[in-house]
Amino acid sequence: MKEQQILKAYEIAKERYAELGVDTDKAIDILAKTPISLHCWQTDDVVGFERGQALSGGIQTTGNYPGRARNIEEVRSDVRFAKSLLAGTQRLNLHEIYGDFGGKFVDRDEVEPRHFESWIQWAAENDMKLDFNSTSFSHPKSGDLSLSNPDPEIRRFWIEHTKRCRRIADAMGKAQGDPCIMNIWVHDGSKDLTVERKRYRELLAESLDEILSEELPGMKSCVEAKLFGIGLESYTVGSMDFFEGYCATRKVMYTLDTGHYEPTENVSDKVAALLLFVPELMLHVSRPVRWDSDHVTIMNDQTLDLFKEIVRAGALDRAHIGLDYFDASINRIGAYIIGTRATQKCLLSALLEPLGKLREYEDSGRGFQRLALLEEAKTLPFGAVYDYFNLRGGVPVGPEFIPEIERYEREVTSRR
Ligand code: RNT
Ligand code: ZN
Repeated sequence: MKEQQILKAYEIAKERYAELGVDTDKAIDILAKTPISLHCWQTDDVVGFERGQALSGGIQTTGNYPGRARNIEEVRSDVRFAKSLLAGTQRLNLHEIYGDFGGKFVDRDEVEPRHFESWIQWAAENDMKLDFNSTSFSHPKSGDLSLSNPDPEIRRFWIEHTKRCRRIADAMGKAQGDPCIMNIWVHDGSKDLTVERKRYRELLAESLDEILSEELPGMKSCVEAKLFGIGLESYTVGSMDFFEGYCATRKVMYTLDTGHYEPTENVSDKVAALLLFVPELMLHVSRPVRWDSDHVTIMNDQTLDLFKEIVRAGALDRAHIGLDYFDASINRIGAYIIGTRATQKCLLSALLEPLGKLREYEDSGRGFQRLALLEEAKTLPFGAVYDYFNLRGGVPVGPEFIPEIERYEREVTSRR
């Protein structure tokens, strides 16, 4: 697309939105400043560098598209390339199994901040701040229960791991001068019926209380609820009810993964309820297809509604945006870009909502007018604003990123 066309289209869009009291320049500025945390695990199907094994522990990638990143250099190269195609601000979300272990085997209860020193440096050089995750899956001690395991030895092992991860996150946060958000997701559950639902939940709460008791000002912890994992269909220790109660009573950040609820449940409606009782939200923006399939995020009603609810609640400063999907069936960098752009589009669309006018209608009981404007807002020239955002950011506009990814595939990923 020609620059002149994009600018012209933007000027027209700007006027259309202004008529409804929406400031497009302001929306673009907010979008540009709002970080989206890129999940490093999209580059390599959640394998990491610990033992190079496929995934276990309730989650699964499907597909075997060639070009998976096989080592730290390849992960870094892919993330750097992905970032070069994206306008706005990105962070990088690492998992413990992506440490720089220098070819040595470092078990989960031995990991230290020094294993992430090169990441801290790399992130600073590449203008990205880091987020972090403990890793309790894909390990011989993972089994069905980790932090909720009645065996004190196994439970200890995972408590130690998670404590160490919090210290790593603290080191990252201090180095980058901005809190590192560390997510705790454990797959703990049961394939078949259990008569110990309460006991495991008691143990999980106890373990988490111990883990979170250490004051670490450089980081913030969040805990992720889930409906069920593969092979753990009958019971999930860290269910939504469990973590809602936990986060509300302990004042801990709640991780809302859009794939972790009943397929017909309205995930966006949870935002306004949770925000009354938990301090902050970490979003794992994903796309479930029939189950927690972790398909690439797209601009669909669910994702649009999620961001609308955050903006309507005035909670952009209390919601941290991260992506969480792993598609191994298509070009993985392409999947990165599609999902990040879709997330940006949904956020932008929420920022462009004529909220002032809609609220006026609602307050004065003008239901027809409210519905009419919600409908009309759907066909406002949103695309012109997003194109301008990308032009201003110096990245490909519209489908122009497709040939860029094809080139990188030809020159880099297809040679792996
Ligand atoms: C699993 C959770 C979790 C993981 C990552 C890899 O269902 O969504 O966030 O996807 O930790
Ligand atoms: Zn998640």
